Amino acid sequence: MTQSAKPVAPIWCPGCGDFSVLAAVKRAAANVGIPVYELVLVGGIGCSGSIHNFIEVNGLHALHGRLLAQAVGVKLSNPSLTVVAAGGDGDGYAIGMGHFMHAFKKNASILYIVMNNETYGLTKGQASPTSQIGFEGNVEPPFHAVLAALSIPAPNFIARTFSGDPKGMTAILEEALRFNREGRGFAFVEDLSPCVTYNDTYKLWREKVLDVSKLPDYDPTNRNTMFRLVYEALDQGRVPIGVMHRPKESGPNGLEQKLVGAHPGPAQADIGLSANLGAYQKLIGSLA
Ligand SMILES: Cc1ncc(C[n+]2csc(CCOP(=O)(O)OP(=O)(O)O)c2C)c(N)n1
Ligand code: SF4
Ligand SMILES: [Mg+2]
Repeated sequence: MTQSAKPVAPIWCPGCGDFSVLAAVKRAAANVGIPVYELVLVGGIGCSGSIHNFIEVNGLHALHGRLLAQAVGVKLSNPSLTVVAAGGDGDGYAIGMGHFMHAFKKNASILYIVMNNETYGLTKGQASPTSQIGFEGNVEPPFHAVLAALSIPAPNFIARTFSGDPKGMTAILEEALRFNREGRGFAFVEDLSPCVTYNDTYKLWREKVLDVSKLPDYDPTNRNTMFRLVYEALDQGRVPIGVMHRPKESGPNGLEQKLVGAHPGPAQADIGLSANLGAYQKLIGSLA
């Protein structure tokens, strides 16, 4: 397969933070040298989830909150593909929360990008699980995805970026894609992506972002330290960004390695009768 879908022009509002993510994904994939026919983008439901329509790759528009299940399915069916799932905070942390938590445990070598704008942009600005108290009448404290991710002891790559820092985002996405292509497991990157129409947080985030790698105790291989640093930054009203977990484990460690191994996966397997006659006969014999 050497062909990919043709992109259309983005339908996002001018200034939407998702434009930075689109540009960074393209740049990172090109810098890592991923051929377009090897890259699959699985979009969620929301403004952010339409990203796969705007880039020349093969993609699919998943069910709301179910993009991770579909992205893991793509990876297991053909582990040679580089699979990126991308969606919003509503998609990932509300309807998709159950799948979100399990993705860290499963540890398939896919990249999950959440464009967090602290609102449901597509449906016109309601409160989401990451909304601040007071936003659109919200009375609940915001969910913090990185703290939740750090609580799961799996060898995942975990990072947070900001659409106002496209260079930093590109570097982190590159590292995440390399991590995936080495089969090391699940990479989660939450991008702070302001919704300029319903929740314009650009100014606030520019003032408050804090690159955790600049902190004295920074050690992304140590979950305890990172949890404390992120928690303290939040406590001080800062917005932490940067690599928050970089596992020590270096070899292939992903779910696809454990379930599919050296097999090419169902999508590329020879399912013809002649190649499989012996196995079919054995199976039928076992039922007699
Ligand atoms: C099953 C289902 N429930 C609800 C909706 C309505 N809906 C569409 S997008 C969305 C949330 C979008 O928010 P988010 O995932 O944060 O994406 P954003 O638009 O902010 O990028 C909702 C609730 C739907 N499409 N399907
Ligand atoms: S409504 Fe918000 S999230 Fe959606 S395209 Fe516009 S700025 Fe972006
Ligand atoms: Mg959103």
